[in-house]
Amino acid sequence: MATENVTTNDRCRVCGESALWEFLDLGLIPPANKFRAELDDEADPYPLVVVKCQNCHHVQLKHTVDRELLFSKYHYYSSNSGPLQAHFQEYAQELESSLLEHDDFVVEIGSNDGVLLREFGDSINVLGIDPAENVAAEASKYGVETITKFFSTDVANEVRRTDGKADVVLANNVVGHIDNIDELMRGISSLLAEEGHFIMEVRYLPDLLNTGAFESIYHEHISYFSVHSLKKLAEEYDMELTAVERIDIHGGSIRAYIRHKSSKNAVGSGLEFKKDYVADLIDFEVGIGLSETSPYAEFADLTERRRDRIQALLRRLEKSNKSVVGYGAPAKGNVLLNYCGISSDQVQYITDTTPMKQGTYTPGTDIPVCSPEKFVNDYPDYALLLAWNYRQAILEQEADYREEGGRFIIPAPYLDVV
Ligand code: DWN
Ligand code: ZN
Repeated sequence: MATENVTTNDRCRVCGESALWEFLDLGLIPPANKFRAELDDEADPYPLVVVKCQNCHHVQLKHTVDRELLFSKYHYYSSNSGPLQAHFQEYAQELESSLLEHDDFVVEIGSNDGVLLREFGDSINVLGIDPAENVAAEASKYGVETITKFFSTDVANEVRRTDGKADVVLANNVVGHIDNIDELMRGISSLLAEEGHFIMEVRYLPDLLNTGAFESIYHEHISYFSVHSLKKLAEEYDMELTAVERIDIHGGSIRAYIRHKSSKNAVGSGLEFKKDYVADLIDFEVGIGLSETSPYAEFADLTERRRDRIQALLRRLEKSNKSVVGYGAPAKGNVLLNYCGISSDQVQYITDTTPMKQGTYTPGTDIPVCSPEKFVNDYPDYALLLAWNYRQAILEQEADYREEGGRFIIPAPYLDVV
């Protein structure tokens, strides 16, 4: 293990408590998005241990890998997944019809290739913030101006000085990626207009636990939120969680609406019915024992069971000389492949729509990543659906493959062959 790019956190990132309960150790795993141009290139592994704070119950990684190493040159482009693009198109329309007004200023933290911001009409002023220059360059092709820095209070103040306060601050699948939560929240608090909304999408902890989706745990994902923990976090910064909704994206997420406690306006007609879900979901979380130990111990058991079943199936297929390829090379796929110890003997290659991933090798498992044409030109016996969060769309899109006798192995939420 390389030691220079990783630190151990002895205290809870939210409340500072030192009593942290380790409930899952996935071992040494390389950063999940470190696809390599050459097999000789480095993919150093780092510990992947998950802890729960015994005081505020915040679930988080024990270690922090240097963010420059994880995000500066980033292999993930949101627009390369059709269903995700559709999700953000719909989200932009929803925001325009329910919350946004003519000439509003919208800032997105972790704006990636502008997949969301590019969808707003000309009457909305948008600004992205994302540290990955290669990905931000893609956003600029769509006219989405992007500051290529990690979000911080300094960046927030810079934006405020130049463009004024933001009516809406968005953060999709990024709040959980930030080690210094205090810096994030102070920055948002300073940037957000008095009557503005901070809206985030984040993986929902109960969905992760219930599905045993251990592969959603990797070094980029530092915090795992519940409605309870988000509500407390908002309150610490004189903000309030006004509304929340569950969304069926990335294997189960929530969209949470936060604003300054001092806001005077009504939350807005678009949010009225989602207000009650805050209390409802907190009741649900109490009901499943989220502040106790059992859901986490069960998750750790389920993780091992899922690993054993996946390994057994792939060994069986290898023995019977079946061809198996991976479908989609998401970051979570690399955690699954590494934790299950899968090699290129079992999965010959992986197909992915992202040009930057094509021609590379997976970190830790050395499996070549190819373009989807290779799959279409020579259908394998089995396709291991690593991008299982897009199951429905991919099964529809690959109807021909299945008609010709090809079968998909769906590794999550439970192992299935269809
Ligand atoms: O938080 C994060 C989430 C939201 O996105 C990140 N830290 C990184 C990333 O995680 P991921 O890599 O697990 O995300 P996806 O969206 O599940 O990745 C899907 C991958 O599969 C992409 O590389 C595109 C590819 N794909 C494909 O090859 N064919 C996707 C679809 C839908 C397809 O048909
Ligand atoms: Zn804590």
